Amino acid sequence: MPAMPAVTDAIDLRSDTVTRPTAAMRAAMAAAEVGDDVYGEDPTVNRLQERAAELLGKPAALYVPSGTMANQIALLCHCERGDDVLTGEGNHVVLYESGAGSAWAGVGFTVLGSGGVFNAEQMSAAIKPSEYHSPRTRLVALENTHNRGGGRIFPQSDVDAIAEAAHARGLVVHLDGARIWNASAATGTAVARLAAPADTVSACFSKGLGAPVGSVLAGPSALIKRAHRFRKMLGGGMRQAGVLAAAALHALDHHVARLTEDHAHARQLAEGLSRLPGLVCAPVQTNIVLCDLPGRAADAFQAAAAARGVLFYAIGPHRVRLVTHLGISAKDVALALERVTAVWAEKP
Ligand code: TLP
Repeated sequence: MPAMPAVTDAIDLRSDTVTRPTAAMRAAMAAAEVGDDVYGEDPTVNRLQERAAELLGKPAALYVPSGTMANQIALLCHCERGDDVLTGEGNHVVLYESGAGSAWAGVGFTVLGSGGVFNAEQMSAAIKPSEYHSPRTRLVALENTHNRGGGRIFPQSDVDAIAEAAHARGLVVHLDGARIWNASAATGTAVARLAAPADTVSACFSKGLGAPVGSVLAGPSALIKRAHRFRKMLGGGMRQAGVLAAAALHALDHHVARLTEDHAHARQLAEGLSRLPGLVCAPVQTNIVLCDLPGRAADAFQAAAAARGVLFYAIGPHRVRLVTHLGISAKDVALALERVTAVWAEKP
């Protein structure tokens, strides 16, 4: 996604990745006890990994620089070159990781369903016959919440049924839980329960939780040991990473319960945008708002709004995405709506 010109008092709804660490988070980072994490000697990273594993309900977890690296390490751990991965439409691992899945793990993808979700029947029907012509279907990759699906929550009954059917056919399941915290906040379901059917789960601290950097991959201990090697191979071995892990620990303590505020702000935003004639917003489940503007160019709308100090992205010819986060208050949403309403009223 391209960089945008700076507007001094811009309201930045491009992503929940744009948050800056709070003063309290910076203080926690400054005070972090550190060691060399490539040797496994950083006490703060070790504490974060133990806490994340427990929260996600898996035996072990590995701290990695990004959600992309967590997903890519999962592919490397689970798959062999030539394997096929079943995923939902628009999954991050297919669309937004710069082709890494085919470049590093050497896998292909079969895309199922629409809006990021699919069911066990669709999954079972997509498993390739096990003879020598076809790639081996190896992994099912789910995403919850689903980014391009508009922060959509993957129905838990489908996750459970997909994993059961996948395991029965000898497949493994990876859950991209970059925003699993949002799914948990919105449904009141514990993160560990959401992740339970998956063999591995990735989760980000640098999105709604507001840390500057970092994600984890959680799963069985032997797999996480191999993941440690892959992290080093990919250049993700960080040394005194405790200063970053401290931000994630701070986020787990202080920024999880407040996610429901982001969801309320997203609903407020969608309600206001839906009042603009000809603009249609999808139902909001978490912190992402998708709006369709049939007949109007999304990139021109994005540019005009940016010039007025409201930043968001066009994610299709007639679709825009707006994301709420801890840097956005109800007042910011009201001001953004005021500005966007003025832009909308202008002739395109
Ligand atoms: N998503 C970013 C962009 O890359 C599109 C965003 O602004 O939403 N899984 C999911 C579901 C994600 O949405 C993202 C980031 C990632 C993985 C990757 O995380 P990072 O950016 O830490 O590599």
